[in-house]
Amino acid sequence: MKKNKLWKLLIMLGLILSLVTCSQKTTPSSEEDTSVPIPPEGATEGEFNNEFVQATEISMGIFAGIMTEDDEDWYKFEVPNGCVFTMTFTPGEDAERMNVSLHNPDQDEIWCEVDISPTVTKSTTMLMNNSSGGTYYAQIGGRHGSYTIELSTESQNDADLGVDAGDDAPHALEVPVGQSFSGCQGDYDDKDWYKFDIPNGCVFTLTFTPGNDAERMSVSLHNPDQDEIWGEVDISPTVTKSTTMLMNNSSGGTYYAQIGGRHGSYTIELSTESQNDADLGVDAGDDAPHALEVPVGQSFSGYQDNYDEKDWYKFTPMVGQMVSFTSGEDTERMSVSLHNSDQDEIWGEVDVDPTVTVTFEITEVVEEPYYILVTGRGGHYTIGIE
Ligand SMILES: [Ca+2]
Ligand SMILES: [Ca+2]
Ligand SMILES: [Ca+2]
Ligand SMILES: [Ca+2]
Repeated sequence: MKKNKLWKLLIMLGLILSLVTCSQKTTPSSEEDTSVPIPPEGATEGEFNNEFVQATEISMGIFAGIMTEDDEDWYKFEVPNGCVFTMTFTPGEDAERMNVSLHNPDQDEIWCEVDISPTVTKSTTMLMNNSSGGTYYAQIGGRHGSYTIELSTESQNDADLGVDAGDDAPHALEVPVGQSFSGCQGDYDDKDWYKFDIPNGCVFTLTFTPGNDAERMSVSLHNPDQDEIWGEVDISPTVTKSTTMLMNNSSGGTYYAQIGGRHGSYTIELSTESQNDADLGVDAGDDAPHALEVPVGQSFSGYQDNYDEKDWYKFTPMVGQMVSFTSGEDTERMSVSLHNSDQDEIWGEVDVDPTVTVTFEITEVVEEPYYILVTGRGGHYTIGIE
């Protein structure tokens, strides 16, 4: 019997011990429990955050609080760089006219709403650039009652790439040409830079349209040295601006677009197509060694502008051939010249007025091929070798 009692006692002791260790495991220690700020001795309120320096740290999500009479609640939270940050504030049903304000890391007030009625929601959305993130503050004031604060962030999604297009050229967001994409910009995000490769010898077009929600936006195109080569400012919502650039055979490379101005969403389209000089789907080369070979006995058209300042053609000359050049309506100060196989000029006309035709008859041929060079300020033209 004594042995039996001893065993029972030992089993009981074991059970009690295991219960004690289990309950110790499931009870959080006081160190882990930081959800409720501990007021100092003598404090009469539930929270101790009546001043900026005492702000209660909260994170993204929903936070519920209570204001007593003559109370003020400060919160602080981290906002990441380059995101879209939204803060929403709603006084509870039991509340009386509350105020909310948002403060930047320098403690400057950047948004506020006053005398908010119970259950009325007020919110603000801020676009962050790549350095404007940091510790932000919310201040709740006014009368008393319960309230909720909701903090959320989402990534910017410029060009559908889930990020903000960088705020300067070195941080430009790389995008492909041949498609359109959208982005948004405003608040701390005051610039969106994109970079893209434009092939040599093509016709490049950039089209920019601010969205319905936009306010006076600007767009500019920059060459590989980041110098501005085209720009438009104060563009109204839904108004489309575009530029077309003709590339020569060495002017291709990495170009940049910069979006600025006030704020809003926008759409950009970047497209390239081949030049089609003499219907051959290419640009007539910019020097004699890269001259485009054309057949004789017919006429053809060509086009030059911007970076494409020279179009060289070569053909097989014959005595009695008439070479004609007609500048198009859109041309400015076009010049044409005929060169022999040594590239010496044997005929030339400068500053041919729009729609004027000039001709030259070939009366002797020493050596093939001959070359035709077209230069000028740009435009379409027609050449005949008949
Ligand atoms: Ca952006
Ligand atoms: Ca940006
Ligand atoms: Ca051309
Ligand atoms: Ca050319």
